[in-house]
Amino acid sequence: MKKQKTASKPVERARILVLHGPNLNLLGTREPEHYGRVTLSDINMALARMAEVAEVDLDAFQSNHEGALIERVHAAREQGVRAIIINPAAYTHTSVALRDALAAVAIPFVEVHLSNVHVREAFRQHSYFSDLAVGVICGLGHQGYLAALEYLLNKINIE
Ligand code: CA2
Repeated sequence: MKKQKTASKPVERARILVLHGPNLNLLGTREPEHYGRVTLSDINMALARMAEVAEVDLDAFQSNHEGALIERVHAAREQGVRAIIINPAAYTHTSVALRDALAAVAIPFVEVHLSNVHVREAFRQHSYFSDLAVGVICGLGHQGYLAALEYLLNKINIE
């Protein structure tokens, strides 16, 4: 008997979104004492390499506009994004709207800060995101993003 060909379904790769808030496009060009010398594009490339090895799709998005970040979070739900890594930058300390967007889509996220916000000005010590986040990483510079991705890749594998 002839063996029937079965159409193989393409394996859908998990998708992770990285969101960078306002002014992070300036990374590596100013204030190296706080934010290091690594550029945003270096960070995105390192994350993309790690995701590729893990066969996960990774999108990165930076904006200086609150509404654009909110709309990217909404789109993430439509796209079936499994997890988000976010450095909300100054919106960390101000944006109820971005917080509400993350709460609404209910996608697990890790909050990352390059600097250790706890040893800086008092206004940086409150975050509108930390109580919703799966975890918070701060003070590890660009390596914080890689640590967040490593954690999420493991989490996706065991779910
Ligand atoms: O430490 C972080 O990652 C922050 O999220 C960075 C924000 C700051 O408002 C938060 O309190 C902590 C600022 C991002 C500004 O990025 C720049 C990068 C280079 C030069 C100037 C600003």
